[in-house]
Amino acid sequence: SNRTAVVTGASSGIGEATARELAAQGYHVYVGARRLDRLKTLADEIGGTALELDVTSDESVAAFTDAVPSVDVLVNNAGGAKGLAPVSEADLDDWRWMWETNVLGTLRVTKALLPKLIDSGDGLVVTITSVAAFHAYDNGSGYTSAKHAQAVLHRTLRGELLGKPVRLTEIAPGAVETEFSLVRFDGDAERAAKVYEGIDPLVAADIAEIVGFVASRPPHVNLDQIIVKPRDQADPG
Ligand code: NJP
Repeated sequence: SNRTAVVTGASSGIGEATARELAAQGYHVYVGARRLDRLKTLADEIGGTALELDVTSDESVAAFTDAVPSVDVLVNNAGGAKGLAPVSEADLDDWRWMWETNVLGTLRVTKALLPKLIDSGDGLVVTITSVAAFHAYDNGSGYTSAKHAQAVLHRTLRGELLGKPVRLTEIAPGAVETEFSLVRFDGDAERAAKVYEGIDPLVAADIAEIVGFVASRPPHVNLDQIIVKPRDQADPG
């Protein structure tokens, strides 16, 4: 096929695994993130195209989305968490990072690519949200609020695009062993490892395979929301 996919945050974790999965399904995949060296290695491997992307920058998103000639599948995956603190000790810079990356990042990329997704005739937007978009949990207000906002942005499009040939799927993962916790705790590997204690976490490929399943449904099938957690992870996520 000559179908095209765009995966944001494809330099590691869920995004990287998703790019591999979609390439295996025959998509030409445009992979975006800030770490261009990693993207280039990946793009060489999967026969895709590496493009530098910082979703927190209007200019970077414009350059990225202009460089993509057409798109059938957009995976809004770039995101993450910073810090863990009660509201009384909330770090405004951590909040700004999380809202810029997860919320405004998803808005910038999606807004710019919507016309191309409609032109596809069978477009699909997959947004990687979180179990944090369904719960409030102690010390997690910055991340949970950003993921709720990102999810509501995505859900709003379902109504706005009714009658247009674009499917919309929200995938909400629980604990997945990626660089997520390392980023959250500014590279503190010991603290990051504690997150997965007592549970057998998901791996990035578990989520990527679900994206692949969603993308391979026929055009009239819209999987609205998929929540996927490790078996031993309780609510709230
Ligand atoms: O984490 P990680 P995941 N502009 O850190 C990119 C959600 N999630 O795969 O720019 C562009 O390995 C970053 O690339 P780089 C989570 O909220 C996860 O787990 O080169 N890209 C990297 O490729 C997120 O939405 C868990 O640093 C930017 C990627 O994002 C998604 O899953 C649980 C960027 C992050 O890869 C993928 O995260 C959950 C920017 N400004 C939700 N900033 C979990 N792992 O447990 C970052 O509930 N990236």
